[in-house]
Amino acid sequence: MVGRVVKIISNQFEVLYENEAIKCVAMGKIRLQKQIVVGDFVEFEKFDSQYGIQKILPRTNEMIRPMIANVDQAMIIMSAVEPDFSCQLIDRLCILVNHANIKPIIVVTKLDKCDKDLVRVNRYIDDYRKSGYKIICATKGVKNLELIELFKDKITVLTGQSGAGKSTLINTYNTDFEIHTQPISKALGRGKHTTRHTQLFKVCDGYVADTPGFSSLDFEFMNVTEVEAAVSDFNGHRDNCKFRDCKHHNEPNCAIKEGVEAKTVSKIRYINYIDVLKIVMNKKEKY
Ligand SMILES: Nc1nc2c(ncn2[C@@H]2O[C@H](COP(=O)(O)OP(=O)(O)O)[C@@H](O)[C@H]2O)c(=O)[nH]1
Ligand SMILES: [Mg+2]
Ligand SMILES: [Zn+2]
Repeated sequence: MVGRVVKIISNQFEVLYENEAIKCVAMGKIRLQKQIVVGDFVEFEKFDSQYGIQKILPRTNEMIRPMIANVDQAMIIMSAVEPDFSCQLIDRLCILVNHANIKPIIVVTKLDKCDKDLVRVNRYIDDYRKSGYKIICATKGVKNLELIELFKDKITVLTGQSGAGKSTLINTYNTDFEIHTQPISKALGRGKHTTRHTQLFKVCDGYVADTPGFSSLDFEFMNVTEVEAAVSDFNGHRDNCKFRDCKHHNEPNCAIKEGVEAKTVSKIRYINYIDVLKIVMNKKEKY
């Protein structure tokens, strides 16, 4: 039998098989190999009175923080206000998500709270849409059909800064339970209610991991080539640069820089890319 691990409590694994959650243990030989993580597809069998996991199937991707495998998509949760909307953070998270071989979806929350900044935030949203990103607006307590459809049959990781509305989003779509949300003042400080362990919540026929997800620290593990490859805005343009390994920085005849001038490549995304490029290049000089 093949099922998917949706919960781990010490050495007991909950495996979803034909809509039923089956409690399993790891069989002897598998414990010596890879660690089983949430999201893993596993082969399991019944032995006497209990079920045992015998094999982990190959993973399509894996995240370290949180420990989770076979993630179908990552939702980058960004609030319009409190904390302020930040293209820089969205673009950094997109680079990390793309690099992990996971599809990014941007979800903008708290537009209802945003009055004087609404025009500015909407301009950014249009810019993402024009650049081919999936970007969805979500309001606390209001269900959005597009999001319901996206959650279906998938494992979704939520990422974004504290206070952006990750727990609120889950609570909006899952009425079975209440996940702890916190007042903004506490969320911004390092409160002790910060989500730490990996757990998947059933949300609209899919599973969602409510965890801090990616962080800028993850750039430690990326090189310049990988950063460039993770900017989806450059797809369809980078092959026209004069140099095959063009970093679109100081090189002449660069199709990306020409695209920014001609407004076929987003200038915002280009600037944010150069910032990350500099972080990664400086890191290299240190060693
Ligand atoms: N007005 C409004 N408030 C929201 C919205 N989404 C989240 N909030 C509030 O923002 C605060 C932080 O939300 P929370 O879900 O705990 O953020 P998390 O740290 O990302 O999990 C809470 O007080 C929520 O009630 C929204 O769409 N509109
Ligand atoms: Mg939360
Ligand atoms: Zn170039």
